[in-house]
Amino acid sequence: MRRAERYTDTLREEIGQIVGYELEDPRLTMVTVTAGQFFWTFAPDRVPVGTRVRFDLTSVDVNHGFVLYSPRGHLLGSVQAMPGYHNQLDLTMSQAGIYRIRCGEYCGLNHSTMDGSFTVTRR
Ligand SMILES: [Cu+2]
Repeated sequence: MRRAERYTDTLREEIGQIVGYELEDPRLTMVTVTAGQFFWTFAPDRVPVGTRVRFDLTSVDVNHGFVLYSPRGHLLGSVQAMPGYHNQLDLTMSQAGIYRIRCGEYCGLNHSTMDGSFTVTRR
């Protein structure tokens, strides 16, 4: 298979993991994400593979951009973390590994150092 085809298949698979925004779904595991200059905190900070997660985001200071990458480095989703608001992103974590988070909105002098990680464990 050509490299471009493999890449397209991978993207299709990962985009397929993104689920809808059902408001009340008991199968969703809430993960509270708090952003601040210049950190991310997660509660809990890990889930088992296959978990459907609702990331619930807020900020303690200024606007930040929550940008989530798969363990293979592909962009999975992005949502703002804003003081006084709760923005949400729903994803099925179908791959074990370390998911990387970068800040996607300039938020101060150390913005470029603002990265974090979220772990998906094997069952
Ligand atoms: Cu930032």
